[in-house]
Amino acid sequence: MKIKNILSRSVLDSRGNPTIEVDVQLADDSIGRAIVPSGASTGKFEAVELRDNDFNFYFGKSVHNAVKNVNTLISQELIGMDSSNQSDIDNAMIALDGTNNKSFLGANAILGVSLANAKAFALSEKLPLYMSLGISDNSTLPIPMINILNGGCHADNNVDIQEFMVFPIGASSFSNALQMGTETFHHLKSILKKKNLSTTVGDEGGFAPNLKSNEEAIELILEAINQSPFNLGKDLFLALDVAASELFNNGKYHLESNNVHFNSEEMVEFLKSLVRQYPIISIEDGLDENDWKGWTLLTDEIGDKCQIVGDDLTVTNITRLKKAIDNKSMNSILIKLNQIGTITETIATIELAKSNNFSTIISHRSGETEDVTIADFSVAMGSGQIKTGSTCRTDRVAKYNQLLRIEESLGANAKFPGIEVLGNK
Ligand code: 2PG
Ligand code: MG
Repeated sequence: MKIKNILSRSVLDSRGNPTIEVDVQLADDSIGRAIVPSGASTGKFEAVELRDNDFNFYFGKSVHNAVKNVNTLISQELIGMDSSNQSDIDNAMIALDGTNNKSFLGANAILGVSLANAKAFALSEKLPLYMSLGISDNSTLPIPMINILNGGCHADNNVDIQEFMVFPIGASSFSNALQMGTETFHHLKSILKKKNLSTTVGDEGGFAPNLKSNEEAIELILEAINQSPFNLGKDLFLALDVAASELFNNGKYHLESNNVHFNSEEMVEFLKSLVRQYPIISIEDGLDENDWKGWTLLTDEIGDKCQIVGDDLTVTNITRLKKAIDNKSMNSILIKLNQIGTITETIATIELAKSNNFSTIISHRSGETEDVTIADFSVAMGSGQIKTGSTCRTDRVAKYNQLLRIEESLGANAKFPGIEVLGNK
């Protein structure tokens, strides 16, 4: 089925910043629509998100140039191509861009087209996206990492660690996992209220109170789990995204709420002590994106007990993943389509990770939209884990709701993993 037309426009994301939407129309008039998300704690090595930097428009954040690139250069190149061949389409855009970080056309422009094409093709084939994109097993629902307390650059509080997530590893199904996480979220709200702490939420829908330390955040979540009917350390565990690149300055990790400055070894010790004290089974970006030695040390010290997840370190980039494999830096990779810019390259990174026994976690960005592609993508890739925020705010909940629909449509064929899905297992 040939591509007949491509049309892009600027829309808003969940933080009120412009982002790019793309419609790909096929010869049979199937139209796939995709909106590209945007990060805040962005890794230095991510593909380039093209913004106009014209301060008369949205404080420099408008995306008119990316929209124009889709409507002119990319359209001219792709119209008439066969939509069934996703890798040909992605490779044509990579060649047209001609840079190694997609800075000419913009990774946002390229990804919008890549996703919209996949969705148009699925519609044309009358298949749900999770089936048409499926590479092998496409009936495994992911365990959600549910971010119920936000800190770092996703919130205006004093908590340093960016994401405190409940991880319902012991759930029997996706819907059961969602119930566990959501009820814990509501228990946490009542606890915060009782303690006169703020119940306003951060960018990913988790609460964002000011606290005395990062440990206090963990203690509050443990209290919430204890008030629920679910068992800590059996049904529910904890996962963290430290987003440590945001804390790293002049060779030190600055944890303001604990009032400490750590070197790399001390930061590893701090993370080890958290894992000793609390039921934390996954730590993402525990160290800075350039602290390769620290990553190897952390994995060596606790990589058997804990999933060690690279996000800013690896940025869904196959070259950086290869280095992380060689250096034994981690045992799991966070996957964000917009860090690399095409479906084809994302799948190549996932396949390399899997063939090295790394787990893969499909992830949202802190700036999201109503687009739910990552829900389908997580099932299509059989990755078994997803990170898509809290259980409030439509930009987050939309992905969970799509997973509920997929679970329903798979019926008795739906599979749900357990602890074996972790990268350290
Ligand atoms: C992260 C993400 C998503 P951002 O660090 O993992 O939670 O945040 O999109 O701001 O990079
Ligand atoms: Mg992260």
